[in-house]
Amino acid sequence: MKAKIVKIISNQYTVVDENNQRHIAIAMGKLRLGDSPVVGDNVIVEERDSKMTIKKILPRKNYMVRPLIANVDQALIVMSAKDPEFSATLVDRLIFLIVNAKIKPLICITKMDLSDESINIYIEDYRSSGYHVILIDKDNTDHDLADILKDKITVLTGQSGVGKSTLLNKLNPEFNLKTQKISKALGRGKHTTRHCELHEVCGGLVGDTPGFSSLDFSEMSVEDLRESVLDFKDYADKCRFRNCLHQNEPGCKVKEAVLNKEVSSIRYNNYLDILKLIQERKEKY
Ligand SMILES: Nc1nc2c(ncn2[C@@H]2O[C@H](COP(=O)(O)OP(=O)(O)O)[C@@H](O)[C@H]2O)c(=O)[nH]1
Ligand SMILES: [Mg+2]
Ligand SMILES: [Zn+2]
Repeated sequence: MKAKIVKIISNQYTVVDENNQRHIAIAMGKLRLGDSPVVGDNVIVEERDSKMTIKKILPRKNYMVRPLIANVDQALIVMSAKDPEFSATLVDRLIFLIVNAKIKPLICITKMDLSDESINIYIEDYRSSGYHVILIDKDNTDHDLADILKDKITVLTGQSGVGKSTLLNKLNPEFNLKTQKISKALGRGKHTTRHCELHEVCGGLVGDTPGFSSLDFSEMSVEDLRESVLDFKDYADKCRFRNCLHQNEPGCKVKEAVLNKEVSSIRYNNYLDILKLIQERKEKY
């Protein structure tokens, strides 16, 4: 029988089967020693002597380490329009990390009720670049969001104070209650990076631990970075040099597209900053 792991506590795995039934399963010793099962894994379970056992982990489409979770479909970048101030630099860094992890980025701008007109420049910039932007204010939760979460595994990311808990709580009032209970039981701090549970929200599964909080580019190569900027996709193949980094190379179609305002100069400049960061790191070693 096929099932999905939604929660792990030591060697107790909570799995949900294809009929949406929950079971507690244990992993076979062989599995635990090798590639251990993580939350989000699709697995084959078998009932033996009235005990549910995980026999096999099905191939993963991706794998996140912090929090530990497999098969993430999308990451919701939560950023407030104000309080804390909106930062496109931060959003873009998150986009690059998320795409690099083979996860689809979505942008969710909260506290629209506190914002002035200036936020519209960014909303338009992301939308015209092909990113999905969801807007949230004090009273409203975009109905789009319920459809977006359905049947998917979603992780949230964003600084503290932007409204992640408020948002989840609006979508599923049980969510906060449950996550607070769990953090208390586990003593948050020690386990934050390792533990993650998937909760049902709007017919989908949402991780209770924010991801990508370290903004860590130390493992990323310049080639990885170049492939992580979705804005460049239509132009990068046409550059004169196949390994063009769109920096100062002649015949660069990405740079040309930025000058023609076909590619966002905001994203391009944020890309250049990270590119330099990676290049300088390389020179040091
Ligand atoms: N005005 C306004 N305040 C909000 C909105 N969303 C969240 N907040 C407030 O922002 C603060 C931080 O929210 P919280 O959900 O705890 O942020 P988290 O740290 O990302 O989980 C709380 O005081 C919320 O009431 C919103 O859309 N509009
Ligand atoms: Mg919170
Ligand atoms: Zn180029």
